[in-house]
Amino acid sequence: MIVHSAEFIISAPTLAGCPPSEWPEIAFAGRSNVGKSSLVNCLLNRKGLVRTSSTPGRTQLLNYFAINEQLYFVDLPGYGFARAPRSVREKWQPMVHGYLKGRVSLKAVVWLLDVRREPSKEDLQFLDWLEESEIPTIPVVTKIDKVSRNELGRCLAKISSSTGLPVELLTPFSVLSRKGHAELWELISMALEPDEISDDTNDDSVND
Ligand SMILES: Nc1nc2c(ncn2[C@@H]2O[C@H](COP(=O)(O)OP(=O)(O)OP(=O)(O)O)[C@@H](O)[C@H]2O)c(=O)[nH]1
Ligand SMILES: [Mg+2]
Repeated sequence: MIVHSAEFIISAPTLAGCPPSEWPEIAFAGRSNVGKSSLVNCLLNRKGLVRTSSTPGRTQLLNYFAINEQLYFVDLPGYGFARAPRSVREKWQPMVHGYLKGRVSLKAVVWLLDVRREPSKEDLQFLDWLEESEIPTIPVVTKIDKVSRNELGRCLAKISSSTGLPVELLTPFSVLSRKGHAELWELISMALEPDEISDDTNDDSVND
């Protein structure tokens, strides 16, 4: 997709505060500091559109960005940040679960894992939850510039065995080298157009 326009729309504290679901949307989730906001900036080719930080817990609301006036990206607050104030941690679950469960225009969740970290208990709980909710999930392994090529293979194998996701479903990504940029856009486009694909299938069955 060619990004002609990308603009910040709103930071919503709850599902009720989200903009009208007039466009399809893709959400970005993962533990705090995994690189969600950086990845969104990278996909949109905008350096400072989404605020990033080396301090975990920077994103605390559902942050909406409009792309080409036809699609929303939603940068979700991260989980697993033990040092976040209790009030923030307590709000996280109802906010994110309420959003994922209730947002009808949500087409897929891009779920990020850090290449150098073994998936945590919280990562696995979140994945379980995505699977139970049957939300299409696009798993991305990020910060791959931090490991050598050999290590990358080992890290991907480890992540695959602890999550149960086949290695070929993991998209390696780096905001520094932009590796994975085209592949991830391709997966996002496919998630946005399942209706078209199933319509084609229906047409074929009619013709048969
Ligand atoms: N080397 C490297 N650093 C990265 C990459 N992606 C993100 N980072 C760094 O990781 C840190 C956290 O990035 P953010 O994008 O703010 O992470 P986040 O997941 O949005 O964090 P929260 O909003 O706190 O949940 C920043 O210092 C980024 O510069 C990457 O691909 N490679
Ligand atoms: Mg963030």
